[in-house]
Amino acid sequence: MTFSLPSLPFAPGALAARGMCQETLELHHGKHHQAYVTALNGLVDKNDALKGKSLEEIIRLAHERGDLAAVFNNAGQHWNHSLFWNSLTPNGGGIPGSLEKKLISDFGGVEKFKEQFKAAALGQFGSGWAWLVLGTDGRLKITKTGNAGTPVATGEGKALLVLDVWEHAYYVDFRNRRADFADNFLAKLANFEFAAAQLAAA
Ligand code: MN3
Repeated sequence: MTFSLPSLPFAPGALAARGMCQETLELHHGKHHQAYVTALNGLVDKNDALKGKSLEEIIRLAHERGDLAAVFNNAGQHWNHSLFWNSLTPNGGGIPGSLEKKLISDFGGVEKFKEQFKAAALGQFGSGWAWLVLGTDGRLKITKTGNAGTPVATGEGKALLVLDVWEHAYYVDFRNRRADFADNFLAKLANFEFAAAQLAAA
């Protein structure tokens, strides 16, 4: 299987008024994400054990395999970024009633959810990701992963929404202020409609 860069679900300039400029998206999607896809295809092409496998199968197979670290990193980054683009929207921040009810029941309130999500985004030392996951026990939870780590690898649940906290995600718009980037995501960019749809389909 040859993997390809998914199109952004919005125009590259569509988030500029919401705190993520066109330059950020052109670099992040067109350069960073494309580089992971290109590297992954090169690695799969050289390894018969990976050919014909789905992206999720490759991630699980390469997880915690020192000899497949580059495969894991590029496959994980391809999967995580593909979810990240769907986690953003020009009309973000609004939480549909179905998801709001679940956030209240599992976190004790929407603000508590936001506090925990922001804490995960800030608490991830170095590069990584903050996640809203539907756990295998049916409850929502917040997790964080380093580098290319992904819930796909661990089977801990279904990822509903993700924030990229690698510096390349926010440096153009927010310089070193990751906290402001996380606040802005939750208030103006997070696609909670998408998360609610993922929850309904789970
Ligand atoms: Mn990134």
